[in-house]
Amino acid sequence: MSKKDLESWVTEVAKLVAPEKIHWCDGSEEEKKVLIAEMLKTGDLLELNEQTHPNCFLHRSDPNDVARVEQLTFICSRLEDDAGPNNNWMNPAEAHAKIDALFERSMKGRTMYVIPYLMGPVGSPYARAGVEITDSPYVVLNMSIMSKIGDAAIAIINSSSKFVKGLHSVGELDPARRFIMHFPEEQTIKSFGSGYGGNALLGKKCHALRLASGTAKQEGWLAEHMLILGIQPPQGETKYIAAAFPSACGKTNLAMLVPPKGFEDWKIWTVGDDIAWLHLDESGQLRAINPEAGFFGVVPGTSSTTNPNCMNTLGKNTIYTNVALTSEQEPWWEGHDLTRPDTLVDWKGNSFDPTLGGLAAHPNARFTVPASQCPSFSKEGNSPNGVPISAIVFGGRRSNVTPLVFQTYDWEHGVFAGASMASETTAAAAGQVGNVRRDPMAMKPFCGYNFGDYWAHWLSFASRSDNLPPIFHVNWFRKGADGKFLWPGFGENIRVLEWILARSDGKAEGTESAIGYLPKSGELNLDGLNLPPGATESLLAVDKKSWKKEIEDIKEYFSIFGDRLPVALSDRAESIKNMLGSV
Ligand code: SAT
Ligand code: MN
Repeated sequence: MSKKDLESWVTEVAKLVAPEKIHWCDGSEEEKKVLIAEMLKTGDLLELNEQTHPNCFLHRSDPNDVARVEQLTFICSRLEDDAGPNNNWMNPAEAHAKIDALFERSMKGRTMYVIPYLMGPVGSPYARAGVEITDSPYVVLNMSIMSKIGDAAIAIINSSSKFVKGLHSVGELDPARRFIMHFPEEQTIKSFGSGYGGNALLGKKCHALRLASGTAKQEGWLAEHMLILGIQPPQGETKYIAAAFPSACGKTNLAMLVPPKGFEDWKIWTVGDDIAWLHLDESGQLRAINPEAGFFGVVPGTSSTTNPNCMNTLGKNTIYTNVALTSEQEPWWEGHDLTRPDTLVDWKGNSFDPTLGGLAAHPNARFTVPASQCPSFSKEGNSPNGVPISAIVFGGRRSNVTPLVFQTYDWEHGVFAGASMASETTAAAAGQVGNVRRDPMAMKPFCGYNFGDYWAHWLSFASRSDNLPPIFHVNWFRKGADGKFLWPGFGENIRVLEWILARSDGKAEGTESAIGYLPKSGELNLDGLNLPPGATESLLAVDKKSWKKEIEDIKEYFSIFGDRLPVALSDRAESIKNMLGSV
């Protein structure tokens, strides 16, 4: 693949989609200005209050197009078994035929934008290039924040043999004519009929996770749905943690954590909030880069209390999608610092009537903002070699069963804990919210190949390094008998990170349980938290009866992977069951 191949692919696509004109994006400020001016004219963007929100815009999606559509997302590998039971599969020839029929003349009267983009720091051996062709200027604008458009990408396309090809059209935004298709063997993505983030910004989930996960397996690295943060104790060295949580479970909040009262001398440095590419270096140290250049985060619930760093990141050079609008032309959302103004236009553009009981902002409303604007952005955030990882953390949203934190006994047990992760569903994906589903490594919607092979790949790292980081599991969302959260969460989560660091430094003893090491009494710093009596015990409780049921559920889930399931994982389920004993 070279620039010439790129040009012939663009010509071929143009023949299919018949655009009025073709624009090669260079990522310049001038280009952005022109695009924004056009979008303001068409109503694709609304300008926000220039005084309080300079260079900020509101975009309203079609109400039928506000989240990822997992049921319409396909992995089109040659063999169905390679996609695995964790993915929808379609035969590549059939998939191309189906989606090409939708693409036919779909850009008639529209501009076809060609976006060469780079995922990862410029100059990083781990960075990868892609090219997205789209008819959506909103996508161009978002991609210009989320990736590096232009020369840096072209240089890689010219010099290396690889780039990912992504073809996208919003079509008519008709849910009945919508598909997000991935062709791992061709390193190609085709997405039709949606303008929403994860479906349309192809560098993000489609490239950096679904295709990259498969490439990573072939090449011996990992592409993960993880935030990356640095944690610096008073006068101490910064250590880095990579943590996987499902969409809308607080990755951005954790990545931008502001140390609370009692931790004023600690610092948290943000490297990434959504995706990590992890490589072993020559010494066997796991290192992570964030392939993204911006944050595409959930807006509702973001406030100076929940995420002050995020509030300080937003408010300039920000695209808001599906938030409400005040009469001062300022964005507003549920959970905002300011109480709801009396006059408000809702995310659909209608005057908001609170008596009807609806929400003013969509629960999956998003912001797109450059990472460099974040006050806690790490000075290592663009480091070509990435940051060394001292601990891996898996986490889900569970009202019960799973304790606040535990450490797995070894790498293999850690892979088991990741593979058996479960979480209650959120508004980030279309469908019902609040159902418990298995979401291994928070990659259920994003692993581009058979989970059985993916876990085997994870397990294989144990034989490649004797210096792997310890693996932990956390759950901020456990509830008490009264249905209320037991843990305050947000900034206070640093207390759990402190224990994790102490464990990985060999400075905390922990106490053994059937499911892993728990903090020993007194090891978790709870000073000043004033948790109600019994709360700590409830947070850390491992109820044997519920865990036996949990292990049965895990075994049932694992069984759908048949002989692709690594034996180490089924054995581990069995040994934990035995340790739980008879209850
Ligand atoms: O998939 S998105 O990139 O739109 C956000 C998410 O669900 O994590
Ligand atoms: Mn995500």
